[in-house]
Amino acid sequence: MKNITLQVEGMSCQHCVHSIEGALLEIGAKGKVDLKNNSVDVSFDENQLTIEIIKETIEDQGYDVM
Ligand SMILES: [Cu+2]
Repeated sequence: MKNITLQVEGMSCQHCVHSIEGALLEIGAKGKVDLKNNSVDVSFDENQLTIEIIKETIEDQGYDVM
């Protein structure tokens, strides 16, 4: 498993948390949103996913990954 932390803009409430963590779960990654730091910790299997796919998944939910 690989662990990364992404800076994400536009997250403000529990709806955002659920959107992002839910979308990551759907692709088989485990996400943890930190609203205070505007960051998302993500654990994923490098054999299954890439950082690019993780970023696209978050952006598809309407947020900007820095
Ligand atoms: Cu929100």
